[in-house]
Amino acid sequence: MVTTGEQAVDIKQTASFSLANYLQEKKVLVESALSDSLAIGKPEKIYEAMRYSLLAGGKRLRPILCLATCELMGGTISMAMPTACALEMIHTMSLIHDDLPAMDNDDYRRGKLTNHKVFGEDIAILAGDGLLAYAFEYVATQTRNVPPERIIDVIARLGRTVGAAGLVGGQVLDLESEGKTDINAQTLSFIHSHKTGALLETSVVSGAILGGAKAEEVQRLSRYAQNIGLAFQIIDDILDITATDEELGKTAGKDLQAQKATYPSLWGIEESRKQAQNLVDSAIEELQGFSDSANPLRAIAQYIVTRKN
Ligand code: GRG
Repeated sequence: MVTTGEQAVDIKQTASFSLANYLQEKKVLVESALSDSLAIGKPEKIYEAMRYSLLAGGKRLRPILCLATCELMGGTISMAMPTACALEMIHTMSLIHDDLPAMDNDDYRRGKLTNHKVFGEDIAILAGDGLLAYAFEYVATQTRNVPPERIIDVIARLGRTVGAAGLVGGQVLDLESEGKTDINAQTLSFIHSHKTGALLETSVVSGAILGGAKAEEVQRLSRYAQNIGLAFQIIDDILDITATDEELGKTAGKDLQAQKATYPSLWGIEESRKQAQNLVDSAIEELQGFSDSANPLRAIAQYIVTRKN
């Protein structure tokens, strides 16, 4: 077990590559870029609400995946950083809205009071809206040394990812499924590939596109991301049962309370863990043919099943 800042990372290390060091180094860069990305303007309250959640910590997995795939394709950190920040802005806004009383209704997120508990529901909704709009502005205006057609491709993919074909659609089906006892694995997979998987996939793919990936590389990385996305959600469902409020930084046991269908409720905890590991193995197989430069992606896939929060 290695402690990197707020997160405990239980991972296998190779002599040549330490995921704990890698995550820590990238996290420092992302935190600094996020802090610089959004200054306090007027009216101050909305900027404070946006910064409150954007800078509240978290694993920063989506920006780190974006940076990793850009570097894998021979690009630089600076080419991908505006998109990496935008991905975290979008992820953060989805958490703010997810925590609202009309949705999952939680008082804590990332170990802090949720946005609406501090600023009120009206401002929390607007802080989410502000972050979502700013994410697109930020990619369009801040990306340097990348051909414009790649930037347009990334912006289009971000749009598809947040809309009804992605997060919004997944969230709607999730809300509609609450309290129903006949949810099958296919429906669960639809919910999570949209609600959770889509943004992880776009994180992986957008970094690769910015770095100059060919179509075949984009396809392979998409399949890697779809597999880790589903594994990520299975582990999320397990942690909701097995982890404490302190470990999660939010209220544990919410799925059971809201009578949500989850992977452990369908398959049991042990089988769910096995399925998550199988998905991670498949994700890593998709990376065959990439050199050691793909080691961060291999290690991140393994980390997804061993993570504790
Ligand atoms: C996108 C327009 C728009 C609206 C939002 C509320 C909503 C629609 C969608 C819900 C999306 C959601 C909250 C999915 C859950 C994803 C998930 C597993 C979050 C936890 O991610 P971690 O563990 O969290 O990476 P940290 O805090 O580490 O970043």
